[in-house]
Amino acid sequence: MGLDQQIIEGNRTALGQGITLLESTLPEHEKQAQELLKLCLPHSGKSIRIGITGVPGVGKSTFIESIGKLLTSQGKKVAVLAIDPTSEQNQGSILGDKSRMHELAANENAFIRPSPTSGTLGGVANKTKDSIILCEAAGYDVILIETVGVGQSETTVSNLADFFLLLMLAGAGDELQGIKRGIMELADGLIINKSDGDNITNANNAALEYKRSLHLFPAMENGWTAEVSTCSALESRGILEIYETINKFDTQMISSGWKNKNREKQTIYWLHHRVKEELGNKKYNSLLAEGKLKILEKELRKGKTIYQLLSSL
Ligand SMILES: Nc1nc2c(ncn2[C@@H]2O[C@H](COP(=O)(O)OP(=O)(O)OP(=O)(O)O)[C@@H](O)[C@H]2O)c(=O)[nH]1
Ligand SMILES: [Mg+2]
Repeated sequence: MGLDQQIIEGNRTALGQGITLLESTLPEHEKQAQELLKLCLPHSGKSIRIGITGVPGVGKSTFIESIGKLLTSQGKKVAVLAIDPTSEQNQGSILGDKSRMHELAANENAFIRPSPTSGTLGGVANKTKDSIILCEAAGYDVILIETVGVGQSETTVSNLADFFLLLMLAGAGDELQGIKRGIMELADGLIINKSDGDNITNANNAALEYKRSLHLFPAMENGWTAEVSTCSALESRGILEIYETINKFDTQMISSGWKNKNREKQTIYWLHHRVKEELGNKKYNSLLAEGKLKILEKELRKGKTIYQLLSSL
């Protein structure tokens, strides 16, 4: 049986091998990887993709463990992918993640994949985009994408996710958390984590403050207003409520047609990104000026893969 069939049947080992193939930089693997992707693509698309960001230590991995356990207990299959732009300097974080998600990792309905350790942020995220396709083909209902909040990464990850969740701490101050207005504007949900013990009042106050400041932002294009809440990832409180918010969002975006529209926009973003990365800015600009990219976008909508289009250039 081919790797694609094994993945589609939900074989976790095969899924891991498939992602390794996608991440490989060997030229002979690239072709196989693209073939695999093409075969998996028709079986993909049915999940909800949730991006989770926040400063180091805010509790992203603990949150994922908690929401992951909730989802698997409801019979859902959950895949966790990580994008760690700091992993080259900070190789400990991946190990930390694995031990922090040990219960989820042991669950047969969960699949956890650490971040590839080399490459540019855009390059890594581009591989994650393809890994999502493989996970969906393997039948995962929810894809959780963890990324450390270090500026650039949030915008990149928001181009992979349907719902973008920002985890924060009470009392850390916006400056300290590196939260720029732009990132708050990207978030569909804001959560004050570690709302437990002595910290509950602080967390509630911070939530109120964020709610107030969100009012000053312009409405989002999709008609959604970001929701603010508190949770304790450690004690698994407030997690179900967050999942209900995500579900509400998903239902709303499906019925308005935004979910598909947004995914199409994201695919186009990655097409432009890849062309730039592969051919350089100069060539990209001339293709843009010639109207060639508009033609490629049309082909993409008809179901061609980005790689097929790139090799046609
Ligand atoms: N009190 C309390 N501690 C928490 C909570 N969530 C996480 N922690 C603790 O905070 C520390 C960091 O948690 P992680 O889940 O590793 O945080 P992270 O955001 O994934 O960190 P990086 O992957 O390094 O960016 C750990 O010691 C957790 O036990 C919470 O809800 N309450
Ligand atoms: Mg983590």
